[in-house]
Amino acid sequence: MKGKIKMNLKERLEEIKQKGLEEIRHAQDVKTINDVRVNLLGKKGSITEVLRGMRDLSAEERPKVGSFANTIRDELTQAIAQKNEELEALKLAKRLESETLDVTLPASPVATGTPHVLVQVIDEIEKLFLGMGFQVVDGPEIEEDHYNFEMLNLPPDHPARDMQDTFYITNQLLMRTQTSPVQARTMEVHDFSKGPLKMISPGKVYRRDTDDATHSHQFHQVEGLVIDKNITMGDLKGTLELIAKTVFGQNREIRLRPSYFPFTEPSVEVDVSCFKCGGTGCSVCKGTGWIEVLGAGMVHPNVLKMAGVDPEIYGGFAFGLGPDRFAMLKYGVDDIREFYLNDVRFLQQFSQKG
Ligand code: FA5
Repeated sequence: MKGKIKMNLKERLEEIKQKGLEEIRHAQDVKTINDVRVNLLGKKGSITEVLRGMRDLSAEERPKVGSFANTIRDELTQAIAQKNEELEALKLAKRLESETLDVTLPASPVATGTPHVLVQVIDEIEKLFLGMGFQVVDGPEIEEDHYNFEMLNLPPDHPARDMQDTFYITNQLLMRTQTSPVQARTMEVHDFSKGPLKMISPGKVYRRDTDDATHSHQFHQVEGLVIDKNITMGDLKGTLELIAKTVFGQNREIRLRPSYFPFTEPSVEVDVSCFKCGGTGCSVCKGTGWIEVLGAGMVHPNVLKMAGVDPEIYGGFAFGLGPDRFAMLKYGVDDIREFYLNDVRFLQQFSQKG
């Protein structure tokens, strides 16, 4: 009886082995091979089940059958491991093939930004003045009435306040209408014993202007100020011509026109010939043939006095130019509002990339 059991177990083991090897051979993927392993060698697997039957064997037979079972288990384990390795290698090869990178393909272009055209114009002006030893000064956009008007010779109720329609925040606080308050702030703190004051101040300004082709309610200005002994109107004229020639080129026509600002005396305005009509008159220049780009003049003695500077010793010139108008003229943009629409197609035209 016991010999029969031994015979059956050995046969059964042999049968499991053959069937197992067959299944291993046919396995197509890692998951199948893992199922085969569990079915053969797992806790509830067929080999384990057979080994449980060894209880009924004689003490003499048990080690022999046990050793035979172990050999079969080792063989199957090894066959599974080998197949598993092959399938993993195959899987990797397939993945590598599907994920192959062609490094010779042209790369997709990366969209990079470029400084806004108004920033470019302001940078160009800054560079020009830094080269002449000017300092670049910043000032607050929310400004006190005191600096925006009073320190510039515009006391409350002065009629010239109407020249710049103002966004007031409180009675004393406003959105600055011009960069000129930075003049007053800088003059107040400058130590003239250390040398002349030469500054520019670029920034945003705000006015309750009705938007049209050449006016925006928010625009930019670059203020300029030089205070020293013996500064003349000739120095102002030379500086203005230098700015115009640098930004617009040698051939653009400019004209100086007498004007009025409460903080300069005498005062001038500078016009550049219209880029659109070349001077014959059109809708952009409102039929005049010229576009006004800046105001300037010799600093009024009252302004010097209020900032604590002695007008008997010192004097100088100031100007306030409009980079928005400069950019229009330089690039032939016929509507100032284009600068504020943030249309990438428009802005890309001024890309600085080669
Ligand atoms: C002033 O603002 C004076 N502070 C300029 C100045 C400074 C004169 C120092 C004397 C001494 P005005 O309001 O003209 O001046 O403006 C100066 C420039 O800003 C104009 O020539 C124009 O180029 C620009 N500008 C004025 N209003 C607008 C607007 N609504 N939109 C776009 N640009 C404007």
